[in-house]
Amino acid sequence: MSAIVLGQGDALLIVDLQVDFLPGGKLGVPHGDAVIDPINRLIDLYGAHGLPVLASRDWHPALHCSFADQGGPWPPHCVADSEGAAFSDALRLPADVVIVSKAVTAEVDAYSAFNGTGLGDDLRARGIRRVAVCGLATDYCVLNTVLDSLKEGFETLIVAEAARAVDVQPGDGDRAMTRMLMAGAAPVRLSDGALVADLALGALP
Ligand code: VGL
Ligand code: ZN
Repeated sequence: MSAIVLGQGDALLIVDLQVDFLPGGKLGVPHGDAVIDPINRLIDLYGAHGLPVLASRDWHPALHCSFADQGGPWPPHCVADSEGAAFSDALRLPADVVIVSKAVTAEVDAYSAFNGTGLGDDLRARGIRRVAVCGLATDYCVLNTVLDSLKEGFETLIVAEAARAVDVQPGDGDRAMTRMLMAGAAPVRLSDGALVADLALGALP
């Protein structure tokens, strides 16, 4: 186990911590609320270093193609400006959080926070080289965000304890984690308020 030294070039990216993805929401992720505590600690950690915190949000029009009534796989969720699309108010987002809205047009779905948002250019413009990803859901938006982050050339940390899966099929979350690690993401966890590389999780099966 080795501590990660955070500094200039690091950023925290919180994926879709929205009311509809929490238990009781329109597309509630089982135990999704368990990520709030660790994410708040990550916010504190990055904030203490003066490092940027970004938060993506699913921000769909009312007749979005991913909704079942439009032939898509999901119940309607995260309709722009609805209560369900709001960030959880248990999340201590900093005043200067950078909000990234995705899947904002009816015809296109986007699981990745990089898809159609300009996030890669935004991060590069800020001098970011390493991104820590957490949030919901491990097997959809977190997975695709991490894979795109790696493709865009960012060193990418995945904080497993601060992510949860939908698990439409049992094991989807575990398989998503394996895919992220195989693609080059580094598993990390919080230990005494610091980020440490989680070598046990990183070992190949
Ligand atoms: C997500 C399903 C549909 C996610 C978004 O944030 O993981 N999942 N839309
Ligand atoms: Zn969605």
